[in-house]
Amino acid sequence: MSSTEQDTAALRGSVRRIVAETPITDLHTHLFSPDFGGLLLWGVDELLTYHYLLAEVMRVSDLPYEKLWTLSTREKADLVWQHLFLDRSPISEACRGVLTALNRLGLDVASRDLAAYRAFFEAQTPGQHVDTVFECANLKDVVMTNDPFDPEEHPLWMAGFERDPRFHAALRIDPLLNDWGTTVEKLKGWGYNVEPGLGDATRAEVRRFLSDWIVRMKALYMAVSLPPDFVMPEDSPRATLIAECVLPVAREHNIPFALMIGVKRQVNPALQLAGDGVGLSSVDCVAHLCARYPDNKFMVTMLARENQHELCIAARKFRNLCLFGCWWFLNDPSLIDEITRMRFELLGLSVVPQHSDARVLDQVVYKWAHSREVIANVLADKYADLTATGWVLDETEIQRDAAKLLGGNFWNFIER
Ligand code: FIX
Ligand code: ZN
Repeated sequence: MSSTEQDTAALRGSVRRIVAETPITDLHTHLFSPDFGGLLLWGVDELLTYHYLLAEVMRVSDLPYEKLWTLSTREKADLVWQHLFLDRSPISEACRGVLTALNRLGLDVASRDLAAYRAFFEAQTPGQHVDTVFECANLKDVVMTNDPFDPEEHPLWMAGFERDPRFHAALRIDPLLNDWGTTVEKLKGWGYNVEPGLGDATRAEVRRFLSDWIVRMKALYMAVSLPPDFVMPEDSPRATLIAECVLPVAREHNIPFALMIGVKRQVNPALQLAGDGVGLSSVDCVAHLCARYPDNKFMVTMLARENQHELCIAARKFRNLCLFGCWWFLNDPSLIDEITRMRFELLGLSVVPQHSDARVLDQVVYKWAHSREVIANVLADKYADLTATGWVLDETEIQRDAAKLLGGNFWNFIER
C-alpha cells in the first residue's frame, strides 16, 4: 500500500469510528416513551410484524389478505419468520434489519431460535429496554409523531404525565390538512367553534387549536404527510389551512412546519398500514412556500427518488428550507448512498441526512447502524477528495461535522 493509500484507509477508519461514536438526535420516529403505555412497540414480534415486512410476506404467501388481519401479532410474526427468514434468505433491507437489531442486542442470530429471542424480550421491562436500546444505538434523543386526533393518544395528553426528556413531541396534523370534512366535527366536539366554510372565525379557532396543542405537547415542530398531487397555492381547504392557520401559528411559536411529500395512501387497502405507495411530486410548491413565507421554517423530505435532485436545488435557494432524511422506501443503503452523496455535493454539510422513522423501539438499533455506515462512507469519500487537494483535517473537525449531521443541524434549525 502506498503512503497515500494508507492515509486514506486511516482517514476512513477515523470517520467510521467518529460517526459511530457521535450520539444522534432522531428527528422523525413513530416511537413513544413508556409513559404512553401500549403505544410503545418493542420486541421481536413487533420487529417481525413491521408493516414493511408484512408487505414483503404477502408477496410470497398465499394467505388471503383479509385472513392476515385476523391473526395475532405472534401468529403474524411466525408467518414472517417462516416465509422470509427460513424458506428463503432474508436479504431485503427490512429483513436484514431484524437480524442487525437482534445481533447488536446480543442475541445469537446463527441459532435461528425465535423462541430464545422471544424469551430474551419477555425478560425485559419497557423502561429498562429503552435505556438498553438508546445505549446500543448511541441515541441521545428522538422526536415522536404525536397525533391529537388519535383516539388512544388524545386522552393521554389531556390527562398529562411526567415527560421522559429523551422523547420530544411533534404535532402531527394530517387529519386537519388532508380530511378537513371529518376534522371539523372533531374540533367542534372539543369545544372549538369551527364551520366547514373556513371563514375568519373558523380560521381563528383552528389557530387556537394548533396553539393549544403546541403548548400542551411542547411540540418542536408541526408535521404533515402529503400526497404526490399536493400543490400550493391552490383554492382548497388544505391550502387555506396551511396559509391562514398553520404558517401563522408556526411563526408565532417560531417552530418549523415539516412536510413529508409523495405518499400515495392506500394503493392496496387490503394491506392496511402496509398498503401505501409513492408518486412523483412537485418541488415548485416547496419553493413557493419558502419564497412566499420567508419568516417560516420548513423541514422537507420527499418520498420519490426522482424528486431528490430538484429538491436539493430548491434547498440551495432557501435557507429556511431544511432537507431531512431518506424517507421510508428510500431508507435502503443504495439509495441512502446516492442521495447523501448528492446532498453533500450540492449542499455541503447543511442537511440532516437521515431519520429512522422507527415504529418499533428496537428498529433504531438497525436503522441507525445501517445509515451510520453509509453516511460515514460517503463522508470519508468527500474528505478523501479534500485531502487530495492538500487540505488537512483534524479529528476534532470530523467530530464537529459528524455532530452537525447527526443532530446539530436539526437543533440549530429549531433554535434559529
Ligand atoms: O407518514 C409517515 O410518517 C410515514 O413515515 C409512515 O406513515 C409510514 O407508515 C412509515 O412508517 C414509513 O416509514
Ligand atoms: Zn413517519
